[in-house]
Amino acid sequence: MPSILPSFHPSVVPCGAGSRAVKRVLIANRGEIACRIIRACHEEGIEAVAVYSEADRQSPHVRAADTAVEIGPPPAKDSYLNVDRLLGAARHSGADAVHPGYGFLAERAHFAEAVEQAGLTFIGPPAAAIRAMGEKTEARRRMAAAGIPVVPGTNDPVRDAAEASQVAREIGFPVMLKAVAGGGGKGMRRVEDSSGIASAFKAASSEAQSAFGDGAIYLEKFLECPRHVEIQVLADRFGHCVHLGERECSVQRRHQKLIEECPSPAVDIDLRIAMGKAAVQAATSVGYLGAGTVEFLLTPGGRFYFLEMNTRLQVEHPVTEMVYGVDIVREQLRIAAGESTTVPGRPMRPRGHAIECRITSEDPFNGFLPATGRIEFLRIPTGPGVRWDGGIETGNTIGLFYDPLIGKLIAWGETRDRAIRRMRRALDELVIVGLPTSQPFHRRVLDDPVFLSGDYDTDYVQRHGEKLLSTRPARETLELAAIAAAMAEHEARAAAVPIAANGPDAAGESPWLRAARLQGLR
Ligand code: MV4
Repeated sequence: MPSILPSFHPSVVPCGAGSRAVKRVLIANRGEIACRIIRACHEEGIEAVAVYSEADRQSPHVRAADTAVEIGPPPAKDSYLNVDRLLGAARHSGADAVHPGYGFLAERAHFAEAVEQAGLTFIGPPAAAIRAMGEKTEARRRMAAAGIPVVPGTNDPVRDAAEASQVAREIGFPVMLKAVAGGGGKGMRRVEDSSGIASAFKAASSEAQSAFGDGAIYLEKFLECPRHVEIQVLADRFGHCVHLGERECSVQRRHQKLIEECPSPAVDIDLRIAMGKAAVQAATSVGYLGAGTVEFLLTPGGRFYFLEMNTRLQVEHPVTEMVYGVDIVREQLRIAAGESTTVPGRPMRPRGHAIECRITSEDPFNGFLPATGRIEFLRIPTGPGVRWDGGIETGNTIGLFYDPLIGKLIAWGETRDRAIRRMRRALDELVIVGLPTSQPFHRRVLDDPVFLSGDYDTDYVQRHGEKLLSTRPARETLELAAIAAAMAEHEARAAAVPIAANGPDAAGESPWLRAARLQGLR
């Protein structure tokens, strides 16, 4: 129980269950987020149980945990998405709580219910809150009723192309068709005028049907050049619901975020207060608990509109943690255990600026094509204001079964400019050998005048990406990578087979050049 409760609090009586045992947490996830959650558990004196697929036996999250349970073959549906296997692992390991991380089952209401029905604590919001926000028209109805600005449009699905056409004329073109069961861009179509609406409706509906098993479509007015700005919220069982300011997530490509910042260059103190209030209202109105994120579209004119709520921990949570000095995963664990959030009721002030680059195994010089292979060498940046949230190490292989995130590089500085300089320095320290990564793309964005100005929107990568990637990396970069590869190879062999790192092999090829060739660099 908290020792001090702010006096404005509606109630000091926890709603729902009081304190719950959270002594051993099963993490129903993998990679960097599993490692991140394990760290928070250990800082709280909580035991961590990892689960892993056959493809992840060598993964760092398995060794970082106190115990680990193999749950099945590599395909996610047979392992990380298999509720029975996960609950079996929880029972077998004596876990009392389950943290879903992000992705996989994190926003599936039926999983939250199954966890609770098994007598375990779900480290996340109630299933009802997940459900309310998962259905986009239901979320729009509830938000509108709670007085939160939603994009003009329909709060119910449209029956057919004819109704879509009529509604679109009322709203005014251009419009956006969206999947009721959607989120993240699937089943979404921009329509310019009435001539395009019938075919767009059919395409969106069938895409939604195959992606979500639900072809229902609704309409919104299309907002031009919006920024994607989201508010972090925390809600506990004592009626505290607080926000931790915004994150700017407009640097994204095909709905995959690449860079996030806190605070947003487009948000001043007044807008933060207004958006924060709306986000807290959104969370409160669905009986939210734990950490969540309310996404908004911010127009060039400074108006904001509710887009959707993510009812989970997000990939980009570290930028908020660094600027607000709050460990969001620790807050999740406290709230799940029936304790209060440590965040004061009065909104906190941001301190400095943080930027996150998602380092993925994708080749920016080849349309961000996902790459597979072995991490031959990994040098992780360190030093003042730098954080690496990773879940992969030298010797691990990256396949196509899971998402391509290698790790997140986060830099903090007193100002946006200091954070940018630090991120450049950190990106220059980062060495990944073995497969192409998004690293060079990030390094170029951090020199781009448009990004530096802060005046960018969700069209940024589409508009400026090609220009940034028009030249291949400099020869020196390739040589540095090749040298690192040779060092890694040398280290691996040193014990068994002494090799002359500066001498040619039997075929007359130097290890540097050979390493570069094996990487496809020459
Ligand atoms: C929009 C929009 C413009 N107008 N809705 C994309 C993902 C999905 N969650 C919502 N998205 C958008 N909805 C209206 N009425 C523009 C986008 C959008 C977008 C939103 C957030 C971040 C990046 C984006 C990239 C392209 C389009």
